Amino acid sequence: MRQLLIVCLYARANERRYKTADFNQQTTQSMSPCPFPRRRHYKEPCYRVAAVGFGLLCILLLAAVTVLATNNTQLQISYNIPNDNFQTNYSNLVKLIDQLQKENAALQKKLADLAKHAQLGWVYFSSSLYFISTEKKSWTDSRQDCSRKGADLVIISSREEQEFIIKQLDGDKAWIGLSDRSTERVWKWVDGTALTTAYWAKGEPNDAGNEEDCAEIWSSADRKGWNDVTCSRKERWICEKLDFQW
Ligand code: MAN
Ligand code: CA
Repeated sequence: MRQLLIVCLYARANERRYKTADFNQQTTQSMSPCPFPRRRHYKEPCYRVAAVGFGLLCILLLAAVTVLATNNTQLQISYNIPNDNFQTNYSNLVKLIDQLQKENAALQKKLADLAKHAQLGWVYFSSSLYFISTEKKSWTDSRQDCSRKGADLVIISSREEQEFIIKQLDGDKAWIGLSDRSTERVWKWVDGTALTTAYWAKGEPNDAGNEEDCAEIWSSADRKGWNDVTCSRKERWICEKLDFQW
C-alpha cells in the first residue's frame, strides 16, 4: 500500500509536468499506473487566472508608462525645458566655481602686494601708489630712487591729485616729475608727455638766476603749487606707481 501511494505521488507529479508541456490530459490519465481516481479540484484554473491577471497588469502598466511619457514630452515642448537641463546647470556651476577661485587668488595676491607697499610707506589714491621720502636728494638722484622702487617721480594730472599730494606733504615741499632741462621753457613730464594743465604757484616758473630747470611742489598755507628750482638742490621727493588696479 505504501509503495502504491509513492507510485501514485510520482504519477500525479508527472501528469502535472506533462500538462505544463501541453500534453493531452486523456493520454496522461490512460498511461497513469495509479488506480485511484484523480481529484476533481485540480489547481490548473488558478494558474490560468493568475497568468491572465498578470498579463492584464502588464498591459495596464505599459499603457500608463506610454501616457506618462507622452505627457512629459508635451510638458517639455510647452515649457521649453531642455532635456539636459541638469547637466548644463552642473557644468555652468563648475565653470563659475573655477572662475571665482581664480578671481579670489588674484585678489589675494593684490591684497598681499598692497599690504607690503603700505608697510614700506606707500599710500593709495585713485589707481596709483605714492611714496613720499623723508630723505633729501637732487632731482636726478631722487628719480633714480623711484626707479629702484619700480616707480618714477610723480606726474600730476588732475586737481584732485594735486590736492591729495598737498595734503600728504603737510606744509613741506618735494620734487615732482617735471623739468625743462632738454629745452628751456618747454616743460615735460618724466614719461615724455608735454605739460598741458599746470598748477604753478603765483609768479612761477621764474627761472631764478637762469638755472632753475626742475619742478618741486609747495604745500604751505601761504605758498601752494609748483615752483622751478635748481636741479642739484637736495629736496624730499614723491614717487608714483601708476595703474595699481583692483
Ligand atoms: C624763491 C622764489 C622761487 C625760487 C626760489 C629759489 O622761493 O624766487 O621762484 O625758485 O626762491 O630758492
Ligand atoms: Ca622758481
